[in-house]
Amino acid sequence: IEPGTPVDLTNCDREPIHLLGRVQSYGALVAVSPDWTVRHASENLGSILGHDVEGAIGSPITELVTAEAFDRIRAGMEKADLARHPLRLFGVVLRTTGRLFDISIHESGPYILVEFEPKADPRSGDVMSEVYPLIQKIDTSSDLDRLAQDAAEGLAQIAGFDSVMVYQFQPDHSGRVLAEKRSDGETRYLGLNFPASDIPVQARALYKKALLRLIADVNDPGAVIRPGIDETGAPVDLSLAVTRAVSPIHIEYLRNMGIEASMSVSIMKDGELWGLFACHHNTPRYIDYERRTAVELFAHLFSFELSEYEARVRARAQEDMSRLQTRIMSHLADGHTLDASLLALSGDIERVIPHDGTVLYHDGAFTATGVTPDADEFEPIARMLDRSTGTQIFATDELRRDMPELGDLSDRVAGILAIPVSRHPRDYLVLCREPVTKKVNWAGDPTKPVETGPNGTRLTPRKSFETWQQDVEGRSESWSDHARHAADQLRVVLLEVFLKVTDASAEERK
Ligand code: BLA
Repeated sequence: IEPGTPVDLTNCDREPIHLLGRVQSYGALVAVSPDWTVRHASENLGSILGHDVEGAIGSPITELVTAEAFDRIRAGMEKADLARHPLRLFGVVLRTTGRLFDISIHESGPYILVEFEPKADPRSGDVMSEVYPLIQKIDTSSDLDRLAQDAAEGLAQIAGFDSVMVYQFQPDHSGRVLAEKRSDGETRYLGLNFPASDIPVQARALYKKALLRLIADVNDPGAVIRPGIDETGAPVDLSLAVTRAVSPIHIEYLRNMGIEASMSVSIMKDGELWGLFACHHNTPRYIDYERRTAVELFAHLFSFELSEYEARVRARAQEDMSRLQTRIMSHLADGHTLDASLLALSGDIERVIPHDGTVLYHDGAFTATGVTPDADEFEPIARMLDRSTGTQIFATDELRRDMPELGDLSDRVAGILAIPVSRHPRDYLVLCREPVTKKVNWAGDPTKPVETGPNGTRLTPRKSFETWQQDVEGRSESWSDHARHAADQLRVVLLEVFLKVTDASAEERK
């Protein structure tokens, strides 16, 4: 960050965390050109590989590793898509000393990056076999919190960190700790929310591509990559480097939290970053690349469990709605009008999608039951729905955010879920919810995620993670995934019903 740049949170978003030119001390990195000449190397090459950096730069890689090791590397490379996924080799003898290394190889710009980590515990060999039994313990038939807790406990066993949390991103990129497994049996962050700026934009983007990072020791000075820039001044891109040293601002954050090692693993769902496993250790902690790969595999499988859980929620919503469809049909068969049937069945809908009031807006006619806007108040809402929903459902837990002009309606109705009910886009069934006052607990004041640091304008992450309570008013309970799926089913059901009813009345008119 240039001196004189105004200090605000976007500075955090701009720190080029993939270009910091440094690795952590647990591994060494070399960048070779396509002819296998070493162009850059980390300063700790000597201590890790026993080959001095000065001598390495400009030499072929075969001066660093044996011919057998080089063959194994090249053979592995043939099968891999190295620009996106590093090739992983575990327990390779690199030099005549016989010492074992785990190796990561990938392409970065004009280079092939090769990273070497001495194997700390050569007997950790069978770690992959630990993964399945722990994944199988996850119960996808209950709720998300239970699912997350099972996963945190499983991952804690594989990773051996003092604390493992499941952190879920929210639509505004803040995050919430859904589950926490600590070796001291306490809970410290469970249920707390963290502001979006704790994991800035570029970090979230990077974590979709590089799924795991280990910060083995917050006091590790790391090793500089030399020369680290090419003739044009371009630095080596370390995005996918597994030994990449991390942002000093984040190191400060970890120190402020009072921990000495951190590891996080991305949890992906439908191609998006759904959340992270966040692991803390009170003292430095290194686990080797092979074990980290098992951790990644666990997170990968957990994504499937999440999808399975969602599929169950969806299936349940579908069953609930097909029962409701039968009820609506038999009500209509008894000679009730559609409007009357829907309002009469609003209790049945309520059991599937909890709400406080129902509006049926059909051919410009307004019918309502329970807590709802009145007919005049509803007109602008109907216009807004005409503009924004099309044929999809529309859900908000804070109507006044979408429509500030509604004024004090939000004292009565704070959230709506609108279901378009005919092909004609201007008919809606609208479920309404009253406002609730919610207490949201944050880990520290979310409006002050940074302090100005000791060096003047440099930002420092907040020092206190003490629970900070926010009263959120003017919002309803949020519409759950189940409610949204059910509403979508109801939309399909009602489209059908409306079609039948209109057909029937057309028949009658003939
Ligand atoms: C990175 N911030 C991170 C990471 C986590 C968090 C998990 C990934 C690196 C890691 O695994 O440690 C945040 N850690 C958390 C949260 C919990 C946790 C929320 O355990 C909750 C339980 N951070 C700030 C501010 C800035 C900032 C104000 O608080 C910027 C000014 C920056 N955080 C920041 C940066 C990274 C980061 C730059 C990227 C680190 C890297 O990968 O190089």
